[in-house]
Amino acid sequence: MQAKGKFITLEGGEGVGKTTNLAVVKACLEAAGKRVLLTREPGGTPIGEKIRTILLDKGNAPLLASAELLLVFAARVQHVEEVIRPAIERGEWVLSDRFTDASYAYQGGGRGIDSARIAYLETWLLDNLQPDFTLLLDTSPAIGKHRAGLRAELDRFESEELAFFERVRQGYLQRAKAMPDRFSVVDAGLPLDQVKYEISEKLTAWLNREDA
Ligand code: Z5A
Repeated sequence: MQAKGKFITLEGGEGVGKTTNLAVVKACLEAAGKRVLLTREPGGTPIGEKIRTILLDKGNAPLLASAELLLVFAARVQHVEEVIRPAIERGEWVLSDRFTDASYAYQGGGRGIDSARIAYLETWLLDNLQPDFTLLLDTSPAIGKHRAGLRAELDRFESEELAFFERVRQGYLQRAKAMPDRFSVVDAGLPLDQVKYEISEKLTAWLNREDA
């Protein structure tokens, strides 16, 4: 019987370098002989990508926090059922740029929604699907904002104040502290070569620990 795959996520505030470092994680997994499916949230399916456009559109500034939360979960449930679970069943390793931890950090920490409400959606809609391993790229929001600010135009989230991203950062760090077996925190404020090195070291240590 085909062994099931695993589910790995990359998380962090804006501009921490998730997109840049996804390739490093993918290469590391492939070097360990894994078939990798790369995906992202919000998005990852045709419907999810349409929802992503609504979420990022600066013209949708009046979007309520509760509506934002329901939209990210609408995209997520579609993503889980259409892409993530089938791939894991086929024996593939799913590598996602963000997942539910982002909802706890952004809609919970950032927007102030009670985490019990997010946990309820997680249980109801995802049957508590959790990543097997999460790399949290962490740096000060000022650094992240500066890096993101180098881009042509800021989206609806990127236009938020620094204090919002401070709360997001604390939201992520609290989750990492509460689940030390699943999370590994990487200092994303270091020069890129060092960040890449730290990611490979931490991922390899986890692969060896898991004997995966
Ligand atoms: N969101 C949510 O609210 N709730 C949810 O449940 C989910 C998401 C799933 C879109 O996500 C938004 O959705 C997100 C939260 C919300 N908004 N924000 N903010 P996204 O992941 O697509 O958006 P993002 O966080 O803005 O990701 P990003 O813009 O792609 O940033 P990144 O991937 O972390 O950074 P990057 O593009 O790889 O790097 C940024 C720049 O920094 C780039 O020029 C790099 O070359 C440079 N860089 C990267 N690392 C370094 C180092 N170490 N040194 C120097 N320069 C570096």
